[in-house]
Amino acid sequence: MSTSASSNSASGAPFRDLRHWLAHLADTGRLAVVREGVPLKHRLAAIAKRLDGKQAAYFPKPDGHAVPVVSGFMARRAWIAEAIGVSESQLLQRFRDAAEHPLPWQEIPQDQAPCQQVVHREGAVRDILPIPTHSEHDNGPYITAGLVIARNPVTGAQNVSIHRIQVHAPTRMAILILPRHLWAFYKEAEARKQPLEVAVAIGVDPLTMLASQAIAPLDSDEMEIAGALHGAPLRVVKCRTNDVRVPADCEIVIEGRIMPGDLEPEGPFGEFPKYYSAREQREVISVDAITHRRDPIYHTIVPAEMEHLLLGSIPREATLLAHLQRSFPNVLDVHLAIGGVGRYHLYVKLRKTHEGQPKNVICAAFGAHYDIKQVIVVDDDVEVHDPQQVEWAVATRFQADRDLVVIPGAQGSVLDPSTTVGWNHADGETAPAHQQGISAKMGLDATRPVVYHEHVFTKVRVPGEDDVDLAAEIDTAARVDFATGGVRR
Ligand SMILES: Cc1cc2nc3c(=O)[nH]c(=O)nc-3n(C[C@H](O)[C@H](O)[C@H](O)COP(=O)(O)O)c2cc1C
Ligand SMILES: [Mn+2]
Repeated sequence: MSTSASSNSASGAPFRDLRHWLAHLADTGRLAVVREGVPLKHRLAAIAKRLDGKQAAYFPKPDGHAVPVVSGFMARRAWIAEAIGVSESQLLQRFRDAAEHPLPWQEIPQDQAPCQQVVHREGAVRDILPIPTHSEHDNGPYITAGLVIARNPVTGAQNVSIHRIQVHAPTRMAILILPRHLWAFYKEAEARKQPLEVAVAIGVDPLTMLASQAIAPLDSDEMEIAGALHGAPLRVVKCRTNDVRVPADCEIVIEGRIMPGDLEPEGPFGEFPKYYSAREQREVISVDAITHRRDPIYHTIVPAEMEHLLLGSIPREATLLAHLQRSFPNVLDVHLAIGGVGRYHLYVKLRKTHEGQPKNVICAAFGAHYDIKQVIVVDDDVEVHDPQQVEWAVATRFQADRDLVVIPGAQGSVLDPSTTVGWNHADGETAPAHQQGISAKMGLDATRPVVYHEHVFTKVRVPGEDDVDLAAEIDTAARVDFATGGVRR
């Protein structure tokens, strides 16, 4: 494994594949190598969870399996900024630039693609890959860090999204497809009674992982956003058994088809809101081949841990900021709070120019993604990435009788158990899909009046507090003599 991190891009993004990033984490004390042979059922996830946000975890020979597992390699905001080659404060702007200026990928021949060094045309998925079982009530092993890549049956454009995939049978895997782009492609294929060709890429570099989570228009290819983030076209290769193009430098690819009308029970599974989603009939991927590098590394995401939450929240923040700024150029920053599982609670920093404006911003945010359940708008003297400052703004600038917006009966997240998904029938049946996830939206205008008198809404500060250089001001050699209160050295 090389540890060289020479830049391959204008953006400064130095890590072209997962191995380069893992080697960098190892060199900087951020990769814990766990003892050999850790059980894939629960134990592996338990250890990774304890290391969450501190170190990535690398598991050689899990359960004796030849393929190692890695988890938690993008579990801090600062690490993600570092992988992109920017500071944390530039993170959203950089992602947004990439989403707005995608870079077409570059196809390479199959015999040059690292992810196709080994090709399995038969064999059971779980024999070839070490697939962990994560949470207590999960219905068995799940692939949690697979980029599902598919082609629009009408236009041929590709889409990338992450989906939980239950691996029960040797070559059949059930997949949860919420109603977005993959869903639209599948419905097109199903209407034509055709299977939808897919590939599941595992062991992907951090930038391509992030790009998969952009809120981009239908038919905008997230692998082109990945290329823009890298500052160089993403190298892709055609699958061995279908026409899908996959990242050539990833570790592992499962090729298959989602068969029309083929459903099987999937779940329960512990999800990002830290609850289980119910067992229901889901679509099935029929596996045709597995390809991988000569010595592949398998990536698993422990659900609801920082890697999972940040992967969803950072790309969404970047695209939500762009969305809001189209109508409100005075929106300065946004944050999807970790306490709101990185999806449900949005904080917006606004340089307010007119009374009432925060309520318009709140309505625009609800329209941007159905997951958003609560929006808090604050002024430009509040740091939206600091939940304590946001709470301070609510405590001191918000009055529920005039500053609260409630929208009942809107579309929300089916993974939020407090929505209508919780209305289970006595016989254990869940509500029909079109009635699931109905949710109220709540907006809080926690801004001060545009005009106020004296210093009633001026945040207290001490002149010079931000530029005190403590190293220059503190005398580390000095000791206080408490008998006299004097100082000696
Ligand atoms: C770790 C992880 C697991 C996810 N699991 C699912 C899933 O099981 N089903 C789903 O529909 N979306 C899931 N998502 C969310 C989608 O991948 C995400 O919303 C994506 O941007 C959708 O892409 P699209 O806009 O191209 O449809 C997951 C995201 C992450 C980060
Ligand atoms: Mn998409």
